[in-house]
Amino acid sequence: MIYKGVLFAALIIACFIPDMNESPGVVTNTQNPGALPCQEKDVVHYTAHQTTATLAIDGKLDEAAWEAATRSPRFVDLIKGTPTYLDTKAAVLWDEKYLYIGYWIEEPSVKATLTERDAPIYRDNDVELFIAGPDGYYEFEINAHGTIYEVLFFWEDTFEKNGYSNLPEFDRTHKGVKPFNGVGYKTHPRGRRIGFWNWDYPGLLKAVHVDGTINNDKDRDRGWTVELALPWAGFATWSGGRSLPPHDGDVWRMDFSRFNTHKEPAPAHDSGGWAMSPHGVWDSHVPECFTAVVFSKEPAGKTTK
Ligand SMILES: [Ca+2]
Ligand SMILES: [Ca+2]
Ligand SMILES: [Ca+2]
Repeated sequence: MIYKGVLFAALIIACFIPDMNESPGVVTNTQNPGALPCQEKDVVHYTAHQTTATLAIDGKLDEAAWEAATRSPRFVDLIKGTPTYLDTKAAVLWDEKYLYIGYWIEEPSVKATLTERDAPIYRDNDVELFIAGPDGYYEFEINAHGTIYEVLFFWEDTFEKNGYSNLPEFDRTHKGVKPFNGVGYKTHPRGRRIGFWNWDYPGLLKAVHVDGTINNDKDRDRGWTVELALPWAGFATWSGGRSLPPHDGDVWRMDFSRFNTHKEPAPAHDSGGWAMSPHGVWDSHVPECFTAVVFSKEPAGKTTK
């Protein structure tokens, strides 16, 4: 598979060098290497309510359940936590079988170029989802064509020790399995990771709806929405023995972000990456900075924010 080899090489180069290092706002904590770039007190908390509704995963967030779901705060700049000039929000729902995630993305010019699965989607305008377990985390990206990119990462400090390396699914000699050490923040206290670029989330459902016209600048678009359903069963082999679905009150760390090919000019502090909970660095791969998602069995719409 020459194509896959070339694509993979491109992915690695892209992950380690260009896009994320272009930002002038990269913070490297040289005085205190290993210190986390965000503080626990600044992490956004979000409550995900249970739903009994049937959701059509068609990209349209027009079900009553989405109307009732708590919408997140507007995304802020990934590095500085400053306001962003376009509105981005997310919401999470869940039931016994699935974790559901919706994104509302204001975008006056909806654009997408990449159509091959696992292409470097972060080079288009995209939205991203990271879900952390105690020993690793899942990365998902999607553009307005609905093309996705997925990687599953494990921390090397527990990959062997906790037995993941014994599962055929996580054979580190497979093609598409490579070491990883972050993007703009390479001094994470847990150190290096191993990334499975070959991994696909089992049973993932995803769809996009464009409210406007894609790749046509002759009009002004309203934006796009993303609707995802992840079967809880897909976490079984890597989520560290947590309850699936979660118990009432369980907290999972999940990152919701958006990366743009456009930026608001100065004096705005726009790194081009926006998130629900800021990271302090040009790097999504810091689970300690992910939003704290609290799972509640209380139905959506029963509580006020
Ligand atoms: Ca829908
Ligand atoms: Ca993949
Ligand atoms: Ca358009």
